[in-house]
Parts: sequence; structure tokens; C-alpha cells
Amino acid sequence: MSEVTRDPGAALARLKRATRVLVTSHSAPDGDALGSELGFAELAQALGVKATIVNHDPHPASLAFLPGLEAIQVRAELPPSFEREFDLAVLLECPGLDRPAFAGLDRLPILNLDHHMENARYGEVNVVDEDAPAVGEMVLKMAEIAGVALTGRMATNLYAALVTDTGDFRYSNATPRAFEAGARLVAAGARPAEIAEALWEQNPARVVHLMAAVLSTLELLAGGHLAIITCDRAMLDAAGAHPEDTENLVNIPRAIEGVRVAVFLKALKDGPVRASLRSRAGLDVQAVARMFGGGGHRNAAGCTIPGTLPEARRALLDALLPVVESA
Ligand SMILES: [Mn+2]
Repeated sequence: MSEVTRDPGAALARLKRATRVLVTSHSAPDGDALGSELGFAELAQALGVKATIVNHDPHPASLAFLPGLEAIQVRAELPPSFEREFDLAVLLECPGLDRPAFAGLDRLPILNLDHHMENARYGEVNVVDEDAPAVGEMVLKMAEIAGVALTGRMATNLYAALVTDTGDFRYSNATPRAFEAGARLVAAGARPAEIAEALWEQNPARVVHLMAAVLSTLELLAGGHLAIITCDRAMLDAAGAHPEDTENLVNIPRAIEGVRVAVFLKALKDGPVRASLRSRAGLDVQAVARMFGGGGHRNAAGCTIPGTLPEARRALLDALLPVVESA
């Protein structure tokens, strides 16, 4: 029997019935994934529930300032004894059970907390709110319902989740609800100027070298409405960069005048190819990502396409060009 609701109180009730929780999020974690995990883990501890964060992939350099990050376990597989160690798995920001990239998670009861439209409601308790600007905002609501006073660390982590998912309150999910949550987090000790500087103005030099190489691949198609950039293994190696350093590169072509859709193709092996899609209001790239088994939001989506880089590029363009041209 599974429960489906939008009420963060249901997540709180389920958390309180657990004693030791495994907290995780999607592979290649972003600001909402990591900020929500850290905020959630601290909330759990405040409620007397032991929380351990386990992720498949390391954090991007821009998020290294998040307080408590060093306690996150990064591992290729779940610990061998996880079924005995934990009595609940908490999946944050995961539309599908496969997103954390860990086999066997379903051997634990699952609390699914997410805001993606296509969430598959795979948990015992599923709290999915498509109107939440970030999962971090849902965790904030849980803390407020629980009456747990926010620490400066929690406020910082949840604020980072909120500003990364709303693009510093610039995207269409920057609703009154997002600003209200931001105000409460700032009142609780989050420092917007310091967080913005850490997030956007502390790039390691290798990231900027990688940016230069990736931007040199820029192509404009469909009369300048579609922009594509590409990253392959050689570029990554030449810059001394890491796979997670490609986070956010897609936002550069998205900012070109006249561009309706921006695509970032990442081919680090012979295949498959990871595609990140960004669009301007009115154009739904999630629908295109879904054609390849991916998902996301209307204006920010991703998918994995089989084949070599030229093959994946062709397949994606065949799906995307009609959408761009009809806009
Ligand atoms: Mn999110």
C-alpha cells in the first residue's frame, strides 16, 4: 500500500517512525539534491533519527561550501549491510527509483520527496509537489511543521537548494512561494551574498579552461534558435577537469539572443551520450527528453541517448528541430 500526497507533514510522520535513515538523491547531484540532503539529515538528527547521506557521485566544485558536505559518503554501491543498518531510504529529488544509480534500494521502505512532474510515485510514502520551487523548500516546510528551529547550517543548505533550482530567483519557478521561503531562510541565518559568491564566482581555473574548449564547439541551428555545445573526454582531460565540472555549462548558450533551446551533449565514453536541454518559457523540452526516457521540468530537462556522439546528436536533432521550428 502506498501513500501519495503533496503534504510535507506526511513525510515528517514517516520520518519520525524510522530510527536510522539512508538519505540519497540523484546521480550527478546538483544544488537542490545536496542542499536538500544536508538539510534533511540535520532535521532527522534533530528529531532523534540517525541519518546517513550516501551518493553515487561527488559534488560539483561550486557546491564545496555547503556545510556538512564532508560527512556525505560517495560510493559506487550501497554498503553491503545496508538492509540491517537502515530502516528507511529517503530519496530526495528523484523522479524515478533508478535516479540514485544504486541497485537494491527497494529492499528498504522508501520515502519519496520530490517536485518533478513525472515522478513515478515508487515509494511507500510519496510526497510530490510540482509547485514546490525546490525540494529544499519542501524540507523547510517539514522543519517548520516539526517545530525544529533552523540552524544557520540548515538555512544555508536549504537556501542553496532554492537558489540553484530557481537560478537565483530568475526562472519561472521563482514564485511568491520561492521568495517567501527565501525570506524565511535568510531570517534564519542564510547569507545570500556569500552564498551567491560561493556558487557563481569561485570557479576553479580548470572549469574555465573546460568552458573555453566546450564553447569553441558552439553551433547555431534553426536560424539561430537552437544552440548546441559538446564536451568529449579529450576536452575534459586537456583541461584537467572532472565530469561534474560540466554542471551549468548549458546555461551559456541558453543566454544567447534569439536562442529558444540550448543543448549540451556530454560524451565521455563511446556511448551513451548525456544530453542537457534548456529552453525559454513556452517551449517544453521535457517532452523531448521523455522521448529518450529522460525527464525534468518544462524549461530544464535531460536524457541519455544511446550511440556515438554523431548518432545521438542526429537522433536528438530529429526530435528537437520540429519543436524549435514550430515555436
Ligand atoms: Mn530540484
